Amino acid sequence: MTSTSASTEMTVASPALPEANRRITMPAFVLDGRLTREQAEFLDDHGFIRFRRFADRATVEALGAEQEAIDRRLIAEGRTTINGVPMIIGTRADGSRYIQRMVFSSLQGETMHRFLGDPRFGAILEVAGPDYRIGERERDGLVINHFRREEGSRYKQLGWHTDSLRDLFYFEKPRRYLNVGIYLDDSPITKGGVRLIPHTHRQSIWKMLTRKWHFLDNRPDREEYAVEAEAGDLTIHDGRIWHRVAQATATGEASRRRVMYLPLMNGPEKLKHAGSPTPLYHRLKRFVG
Ligand SMILES: O=C(O)CCC(=O)C(=O)O
Ligand SMILES: [Fe+2]
Repeated sequence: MTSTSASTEMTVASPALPEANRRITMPAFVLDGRLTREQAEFLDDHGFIRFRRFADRATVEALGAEQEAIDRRLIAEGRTTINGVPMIIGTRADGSRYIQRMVFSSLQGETMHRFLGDPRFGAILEVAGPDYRIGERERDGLVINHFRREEGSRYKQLGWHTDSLRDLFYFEKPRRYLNVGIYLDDSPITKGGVRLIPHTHRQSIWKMLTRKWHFLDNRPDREEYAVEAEAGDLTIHDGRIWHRVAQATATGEASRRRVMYLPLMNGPEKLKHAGSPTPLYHRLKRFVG
């Protein structure tokens, strides 16, 4: 890291590669109206930023409760895809199933839909670029990842990738693509969580494609940093940055890590509906993810 506003700490979770457990520490940024100049520069420079407590406790609880209710309902209805996009479904020890990657979530629940109307998202849309919107019916809509480390989980980790690769699959030039996450659970380093290689958002398209094998490589990297967050925090990472989700060292309930990802879109709207075909990206990902 080159910035003076970020420093690092060490933990001993992976003695084999201790430098892979450096944690990002940064000022306790708060999003209040527009991004300050310091915040915008931090994001530009490092390719990520974290805002503390974007959602208060009551909101996080309401969103989490709704996620659980939607999960139960979709499972009871036997749904495995929404608008043509497949979901990742795990199995608990008692044999019951649960959704580990929920898509178009805000179309399923009023609390989430209303939450996306929070005017503070306007500030983030403004940073994304002119003419950005929250695409509740586009791409995969509001995604909720639910990572767990235990038997029956089908989403314990996610290999190295850049999110901008998706744009190439949609035959669109990678644009400034901000990935905005809102944490529904605390995510200390014991839950694994996001590891990223700072500054790689400034790389060439060639490097973006070839630095690692997309989704296949789960190995720690000497240059990676761990992002820790608490429930209610909002993080933004640049879609071109190399990142992965590490497996938790904790197991079972203590490994539960749910994060909502907002679909920020620009350009012409391409709305999805019940009859939409499965995108090529998801058909290929089945072989690698
Ligand atoms: O779960 C996360 O925080 C990140 C997941 C991710 O990188 C992705 O879904 O592309
Ligand atoms: Fe990602």
